[in-house]
Amino acid sequence: EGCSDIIKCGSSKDVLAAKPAQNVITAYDRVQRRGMSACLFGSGGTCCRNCNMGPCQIIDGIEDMLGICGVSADTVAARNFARIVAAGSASHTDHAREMVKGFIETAKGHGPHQIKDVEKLKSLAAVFDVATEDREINEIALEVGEKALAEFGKQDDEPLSMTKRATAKRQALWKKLNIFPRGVDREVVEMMHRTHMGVDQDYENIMLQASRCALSDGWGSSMLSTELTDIMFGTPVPRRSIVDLGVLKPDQVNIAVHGHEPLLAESLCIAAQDPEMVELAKKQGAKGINLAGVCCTGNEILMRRGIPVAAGFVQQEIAIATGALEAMVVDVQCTMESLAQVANGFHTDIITTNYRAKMPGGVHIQFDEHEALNSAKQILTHAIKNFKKRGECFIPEEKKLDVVVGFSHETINYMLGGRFRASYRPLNDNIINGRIRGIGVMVGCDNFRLADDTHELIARHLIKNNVLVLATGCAATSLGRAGLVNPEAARFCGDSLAEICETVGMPPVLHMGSCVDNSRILVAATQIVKEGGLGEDITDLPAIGTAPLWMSEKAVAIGQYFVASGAQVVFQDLPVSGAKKFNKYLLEGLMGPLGAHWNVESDPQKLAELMVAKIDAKREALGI
Ligand code: BF8
Repeated sequence: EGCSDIIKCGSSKDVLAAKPAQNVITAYDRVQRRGMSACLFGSGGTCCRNCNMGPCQIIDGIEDMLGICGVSADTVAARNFARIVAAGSASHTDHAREMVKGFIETAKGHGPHQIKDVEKLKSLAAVFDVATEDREINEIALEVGEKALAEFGKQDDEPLSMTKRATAKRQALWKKLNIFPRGVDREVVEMMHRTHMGVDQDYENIMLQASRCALSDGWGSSMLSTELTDIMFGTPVPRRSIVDLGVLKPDQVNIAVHGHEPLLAESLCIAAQDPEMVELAKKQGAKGINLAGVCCTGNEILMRRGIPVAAGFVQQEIAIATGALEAMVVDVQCTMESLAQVANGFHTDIITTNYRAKMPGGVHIQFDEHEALNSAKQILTHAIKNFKKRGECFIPEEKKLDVVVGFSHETINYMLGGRFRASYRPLNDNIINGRIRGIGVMVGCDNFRLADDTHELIARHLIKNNVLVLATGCAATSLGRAGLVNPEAARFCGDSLAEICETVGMPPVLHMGSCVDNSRILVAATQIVKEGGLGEDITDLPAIGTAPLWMSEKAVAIGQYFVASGAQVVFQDLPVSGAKKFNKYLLEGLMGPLGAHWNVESDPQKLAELMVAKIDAKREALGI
């Protein structure tokens, strides 16, 4: 239905045009039907619903259009923005808490998982002052896990443990501004309190807490989640796989794993190899069990196991519209309510697995972390039994172009540094000598309102200009579909970046994982600074981040922790345009306290050019 200017992905188009999808209504259709006329107060950030004297729709500069309490457009927009940051941080935090609890279970020897990366465990033990000498691995892991869990509810005013990894200059700045994050949960609570009616009315002060709250996500919960998940399931190393709707198999039980917490997905991966499960699938007439990822869960198992990704955020309904899924198993975040509506027209079941996230029309099978394998088998059994009910289906032809993924910061260190001197030195040298012009970080979602090749367009401009791209989340999935997460994509690069990619055998777009794995980028950027020659803080690096097609609140939390860590970011839009002074403060003023600020550029080509220009300005300031 008239979505051709937005859907560019060939596989998505093919599925939607095929017979099984004829009666499917997707979010793309809803965007078209609603038209593009968004509410001006909502999109400008000046609708206040924080008390019951209103709701107040504020118009900046008109005296009569202040809120009933006298609140200005700037305060309302700042409070709304800060609440977005709090919600995004809360999502990463609740996810991380589950991972830490799962890690503790593993350390106790319960369940199907083990401590896989002992070296990483020891380096984390050093951060938490946990002794490692002459101790059993699981004993160390248990103490690390318990100290990690304590970071969530910490009530004293001491900084979160991981913040000691930041550069000395950044730590001094956080101290001066009094924004060192303290307890992970506490920062979200304080943010919600300060944006309640009648509390903080100073947008600069509100942004200090928004920064602290976001930092508790980036340097707290997200980083804990990434680290403990790596220790438990293995730190990603480069591996080949595929990103495409075409990875579904006509003769196998297809199960999509969608959501965020990899405890569920890892357990499903283990259970799917169980002979008992494979036998059951065969009894139903299938040749086997095919797991395929969607959204960030997809990225987690892609990075660590090489399990193919079927779909990014905007393709979740389309995956069901193939008619080839026996089940889509979901946990938390980014799973749309429409999934069950689309599945209603097929034999597919949406299996919800987390008490926090149920769905009308879904089948709920609670995943029990204490009985992880049994839960996983129960879920698989339900899916397998659907195979016989499969009707007509259409699976697009699998793309021949694959992806090479698995670029943890350890891998980048090792790949560029070589076997005998794993370090960031060669990367720094290549940035200093200009063969790599800078680093473009591309993260976050895709969005049904905007063309699905936007990431590709921006990334192509960056790599053509010798900017190395680091990607996570659905942005990375989108770049995978575009064939850029692949060493052969060196041919699209400028000469010097192409030469490096060819020598090392790496893609010009390095897939670093899911959205919580943006914490890897904080660590990598800090390591680059500490390696020397590129300034004293992240703010000096020729690097810039973008989440062009952001849709979720988590993306704004990530943007804010990048800015508060000293990195510039650029989005295509932000809901603050209705408040002149606050808008200017985000887009310029934050430079004063934080040494970095937000940028907005709606045109993707101009956004890409802005990224290169910002990188060049940093190079100039460094005198390189
Ligand atoms: O955490 S990139 S659409 S799946 S929010 Fe969601 Fe955005 Fe995808 Fe993962 Ni991140």
